[in-house]
Amino acid sequence: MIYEIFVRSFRDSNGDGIGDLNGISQSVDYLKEIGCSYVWITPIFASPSFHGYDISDFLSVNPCFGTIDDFNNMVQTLHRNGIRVILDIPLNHTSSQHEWFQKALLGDDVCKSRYVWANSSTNIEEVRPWDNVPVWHSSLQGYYHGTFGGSMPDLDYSNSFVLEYMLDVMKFWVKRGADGFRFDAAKHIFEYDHQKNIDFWRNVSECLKAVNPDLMLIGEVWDHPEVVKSYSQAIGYCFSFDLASLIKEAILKGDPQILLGAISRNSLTHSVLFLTNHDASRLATQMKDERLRKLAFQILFTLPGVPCLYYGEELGMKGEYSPFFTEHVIEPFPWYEALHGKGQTMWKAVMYNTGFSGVSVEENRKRENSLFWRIKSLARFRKLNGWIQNALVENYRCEGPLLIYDIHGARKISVIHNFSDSPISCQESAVGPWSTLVIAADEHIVFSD
Ligand code: ACG
Repeated sequence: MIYEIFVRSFRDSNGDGIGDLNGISQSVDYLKEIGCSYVWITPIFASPSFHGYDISDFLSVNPCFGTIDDFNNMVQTLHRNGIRVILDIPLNHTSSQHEWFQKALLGDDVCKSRYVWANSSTNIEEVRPWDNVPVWHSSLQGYYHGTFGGSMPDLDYSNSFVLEYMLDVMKFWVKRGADGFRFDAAKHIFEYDHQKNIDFWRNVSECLKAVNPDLMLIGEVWDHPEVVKSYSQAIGYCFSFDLASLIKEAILKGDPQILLGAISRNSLTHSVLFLTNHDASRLATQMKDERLRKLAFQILFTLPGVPCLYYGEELGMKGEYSPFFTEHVIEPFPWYEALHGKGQTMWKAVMYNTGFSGVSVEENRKRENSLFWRIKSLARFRKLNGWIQNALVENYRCEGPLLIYDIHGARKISVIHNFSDSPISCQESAVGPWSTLVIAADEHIVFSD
């Protein structure tokens, strides 16, 4: 299981209220307790912003998070405990504070050639198709392209220097122990040209795998499943946004039929399966009933592919996403019910996950039947059944509110999920409300309240 950590909010080691790399090292026992095999850490590189997706230096650690030695120490600590590290890297753009762009603004032609500039035929009124936000931004040197705003100018990968530089950047981090990358905004490298992007990522993947064939490479391609599938074959893995929305929709509507199509059209063995991330409203805000959230994770952990947990999902953290206030879904991780204690981050005022609201690690640990405990038992199940990741889903079907399928790989199991609030009998067994029954050759495993 992959655990997404928003570094700034996770654990603070030096008392400045900001999460840091030494804080992640000091959290290794918690990471082992929840059973993760990978941590995906959001960008750690030098950046002027709170979110870190606009990089001003790809070869240095954001001083808020620590030093390169702290990075080395974190990697070694996690590796010693069987946890590998996936770095989130936005190759599509740099920060406007990056040295290259600052020089470009002063007229340096070499640096200008590393970015995308308007020409006489450019429609500078162009907007993003999904929300009509303008993508061309004016400067003393003319209009430049920035899909994610003027503070994040897009790099021009038709300039071979740019790719060579970024490959060296990634090899730099791999040599220091990074076990993989999350490629941010992977479909925007060559805007609207999926085939060029796929060729680009196939080349990146081959170059990196030549350094370390075991790297875990994941593309963030927020698009329809048939588009995502073509990227995942070039990169290795992609997040399944399709399943993320349909698992929640099927459970909220109590209708497993909604999921049948998604199981067939997503190449699961090349998918990272998740429910939410730092770009979406928190799961406990989308699905208030903890019993439904348990079923969502029971599905996530009993399908092929790699399950991914967003930090705080296991605790029931809340937060409403807004493109203007993305901070509501990246609030400080609540270690303590009083939201105060060793390692507690407090870089921003807390609006949703306040003290004594039941979401802290302290409070969840005390609630034996909480989602927190369910996720730990599901993660243990997946660790004992690693073969599921590359297995096939067969005979998937619905019988009333039951979703039933076989997972066939090195071993074979049948899985039955109950999408209703009433117990239902199936194959001489009773499946409780919102529960999951796993039938293996030698045992029945039940995930139920
Ligand atoms: C990544 C990171 C995000 C980061 C950036 C920029 C990119 O996760 O945290 O923001 O470095 C688009 C991009 C994604 C991008 C998101 C935020 N995420 O493709 O790479 O925006 C549609 C579009 C998608 C679009 C999505 C946004 O197709 O391309 O994502 O809308 O909502 C169905 C459809 C699907 C559709 C969805 C939703 O699923 O199939 O196509 O997606 O419905 O409608 C960083 C910071 C932010 C800051 C930003 C500027 O983290 O805080 O605001 O930079």
